[in-house]
Amino acid sequence: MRSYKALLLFAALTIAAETLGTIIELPDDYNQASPWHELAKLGVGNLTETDCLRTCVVGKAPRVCLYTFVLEYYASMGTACRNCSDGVLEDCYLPQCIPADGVQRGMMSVNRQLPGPPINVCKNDLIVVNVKNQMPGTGSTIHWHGILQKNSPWMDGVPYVTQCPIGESSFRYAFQADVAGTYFWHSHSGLQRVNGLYGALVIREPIVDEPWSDGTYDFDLPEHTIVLSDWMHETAEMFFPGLPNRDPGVLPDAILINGLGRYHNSSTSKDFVNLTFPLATFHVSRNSSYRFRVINAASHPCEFQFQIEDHNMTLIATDGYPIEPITVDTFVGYPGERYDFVIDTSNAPLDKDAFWIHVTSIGFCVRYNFDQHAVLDYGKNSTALGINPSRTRPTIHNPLKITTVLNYPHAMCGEGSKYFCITDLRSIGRDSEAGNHTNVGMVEPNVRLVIPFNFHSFNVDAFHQAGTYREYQNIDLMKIRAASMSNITFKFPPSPIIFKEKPDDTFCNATNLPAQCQKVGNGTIDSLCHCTNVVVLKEGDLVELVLADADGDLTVSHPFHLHGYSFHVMRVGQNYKSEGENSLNHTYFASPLKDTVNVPSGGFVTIRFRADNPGIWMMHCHLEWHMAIGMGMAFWVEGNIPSPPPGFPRCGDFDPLN
Ligand SMILES: *[C@@H]1O[C@H](CO)[C@@H](O)[C@H](O)[C@H]1NC(C)=O
Ligand SMILES: *[C@@H]1O[C@H](CO)[C@@H](O)[C@H](O)[C@H]1NC(C)=O
Ligand SMILES: *[C@@H]1O[C@H](CO)[C@@H](O)[C@H](O)[C@H]1NC(C)=O
Ligand SMILES: *[C@@H]1O[C@H](CO)[C@@H](O)[C@H](O)[C@H]1NC(C)=O
Ligand SMILES: *[C@@H]1O[C@H](CO)[C@@H](O)[C@H](O)[C@H]1NC(C)=O
Ligand SMILES: *[C@@H]1O[C@H](CO)[C@@H](O)[C@H](O)[C@H]1NC(C)=O
Ligand SMILES: *[C@@H]1O[C@H](CO)[C@@H](O)[C@H](O)[C@H]1NC(C)=O
Ligand SMILES: *[C@@H]1O[C@H](CO)[C@@H](O)[C@H](O)[C@H]1NC(C)=O
Ligand SMILES: *[C@@H]1O[C@H](CO)[C@@H](O)[C@H](O)[C@H]1NC(C)=O
Ligand SMILES: *[C@@H]1O[C@H](CO)[C@@H](O)[C@H](O)[C@H]1NC(C)=O
Ligand SMILES: *[C@@H]1O[C@H](CO)[C@@H](O)[C@H](O)[C@H]1NC(C)=O
Ligand SMILES: *[C@@H]1O[C@H](CO)[C@@H](O)[C@H](O)[C@H]1NC(C)=O
Ligand SMILES: [Cu+2]
Repeated sequence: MRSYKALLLFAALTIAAETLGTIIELPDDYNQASPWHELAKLGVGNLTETDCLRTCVVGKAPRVCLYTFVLEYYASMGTACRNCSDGVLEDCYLPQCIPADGVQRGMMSVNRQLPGPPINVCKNDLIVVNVKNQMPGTGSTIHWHGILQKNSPWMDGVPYVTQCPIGESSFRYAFQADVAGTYFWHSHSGLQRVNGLYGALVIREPIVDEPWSDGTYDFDLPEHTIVLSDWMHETAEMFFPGLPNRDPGVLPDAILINGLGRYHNSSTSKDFVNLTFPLATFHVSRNSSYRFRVINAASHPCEFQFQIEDHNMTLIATDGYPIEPITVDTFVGYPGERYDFVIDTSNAPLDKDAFWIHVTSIGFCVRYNFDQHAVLDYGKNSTALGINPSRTRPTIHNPLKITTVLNYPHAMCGEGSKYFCITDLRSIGRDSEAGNHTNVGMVEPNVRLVIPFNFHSFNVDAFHQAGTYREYQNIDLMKIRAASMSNITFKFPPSPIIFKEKPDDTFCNATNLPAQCQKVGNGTIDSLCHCTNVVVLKEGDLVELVLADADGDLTVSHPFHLHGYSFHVMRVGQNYKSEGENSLNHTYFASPLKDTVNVPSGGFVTIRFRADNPGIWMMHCHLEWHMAIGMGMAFWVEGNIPSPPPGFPRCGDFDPLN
């Protein structure tokens, strides 16, 4: 039943697509370890796009999936939107119009879309993205969040770690779609993600290869991908390093759902746009089940609570990795996380044809009352615009009810039937191609690192001395701070780490601090070490990390992301000081696999992974502002790190005296 319907729908899509573009299949003998050698042979040079959106079928050849991303300075509610601001709804859907939340602003865009173009491919396809940077004076890189980059560590898109920033030039990324699941892409440079540089990346596989029992869902449609983001009304750089008199500090103005929303001015309590302004609308029919994929692309410490009026959601995967299905009516996603869920449309009330999707910002941002709406539409006209459900919009003060919830901030794991936390999830169908997960949860790790992270405040007089120029953030008033991991503020080196033959003294770590850093606690601005924190791992190490919030501020929680791996979440604790130092004394078999996990404020998370992917991999807080002030570090996983492709661009400091 499921496969039949899914095939039918996908078949329609495939036929439409295949008549439009070029199909390039990968030859059987293509060299997975160095795909760029094959690209020229495959004739992709003069193409900008190929067709890859299709039903994924067992035995069909993988394809080359080619995309062109043009990065620009652009505007929401700009000239492309014509009379959208005057309530002419059709104009809001004109090509190149980015309505966002109805407010005009300067932004950054990929192909004049928000979110940027989605990538939808089948497992084993070769994803090739030609990034053309047309933002004058601004370098950029694109990171493929959750993609393991086995054999292609220089395609990870981290500036000064795996490549040089792309100037006003182009850079062609090429990497294997190796593990099916829901991912996304975003700029990894500066504050560009919060300015608009992000989009979906979904890898599908033949339905018979999926681990859930047959009938778990009928449809898995590309238009049911949901990208959540936070949105400011000015470019983020305006608030970096900070504006002391800005109240209430650096915060978003709105939440966007697939780039759309309606701005509600919380200072005046007025809606900026009226009910004709577009909202993201998802079309379904009764008596079926649909898979949705939710991506949290946000940048601020405002985790999102996700609900659908009159619908339960059966969560089936997180961060791309399948879990035993678990049914809730509410879940919380932190920046960088993804959740896939299934809704059953045979239980929906018959007296309504449209339902509200309600996203509420909770945690640190709860006091600022951000929420946003989208529409789940059961109507017969799947192209109808401007659908508003009949029920009054749920709001923060008139919310949908919570009966069972996953990932709620500060919920104790196993607290009862209402709250589920990440460690209550059980992974299924572990994919051997996702890395070597043999016994990861069962045997003693041979490397165990406790990594406290923190903010450090500086004294204003000591900080602003002539001739000193340390990076910092000024959150509000006279508060100046930097962030750290293991008391080290991460500093990007002048030239990508991946070019080094081996780790050397230009790097540092907790056991190897440079001389000027050894006076920790001295009270001057140098007492916090500012250097390139690189921890060396051996290929095959079984690594246990305890990420511990050492900060006294108990309002902000920090979602950490590890590049190059998926990890097992072994333990989530609320209080590092009282429980964090106890080591794990039990084993887990089916601990959930993720690449991004939230560390509760004041708490800690214990994760494990086997270091089987040689390369240089960042681990950092996924709040963009925290990464920008140094809440990050890198792992150098030794082994056979493939050398960069010939002609790979280089950069670095220049001084003719050296
Ligand atoms: C690409 O260029 C080559 C050589 O100029 C040509 O043979 C080929 O047909 C072109 N392919 C497409 C799809 O235009
Ligand atoms: C759009 O706005 C322009 C200028 O205000 C006006 O002349 C034009 O009639 C409007 N078009 C529509 C379709 O409303
Ligand atoms: C929201 O209201 C405040 C206070 O009146 C005002 O300064 C601000 O410009 C408004 N924002 C927008 C986008 O209209
Ligand atoms: C609301 O929509 C009407 C048209 O239906 C339009 O004339 C009006 O300008 C809109 N108001 C706002 C604030 O967008
Ligand atoms: C859904 O199923 C019910 C029960 O089988 C049936 O009465 C109803 O007509 C169906 N609705 C649609 C739209 O197919
Ligand atoms: C959601 O699940 C709960 C618990 O199983 C159930 O009581 C409720 O009726 C369900 N709601 C809907 C709309 O299906
Ligand atoms: C569906 O909606 C579109 C857009 O509002 C409209 O142009 C079209 O006429 C509608 N089709 C039907 C069959 O109602
Ligand atoms: C995975 O790791 C285990 C433990 O180190 C090892 O015994 C096994 O051979 C590895 N499997 C593969 C496929 O590399
Ligand atoms: C980090 O710095 C703080 C404050 O300077 C100090 O109290 C703490 O001992 C340091 N921690 C480590 C692991 O060095
Ligand atoms: C702290 O370090 C600075 C810079 O090395 C030094 O000048 C100063 O005397 C030190 N202060 C104390 C109290 O040790
Ligand atoms: C710390 O850094 C040094 C120099 O890069 C390196 O040799 C050493 O292995 C690192 N230590 C750890 C524990 O990673
Ligand atoms: C280890 O497990 C035992 C039994 O489950 C428990 O009582 C004890 O508190 C645990 N110890 C630690 C350090 O977690
Ligand atoms: Cu953080």
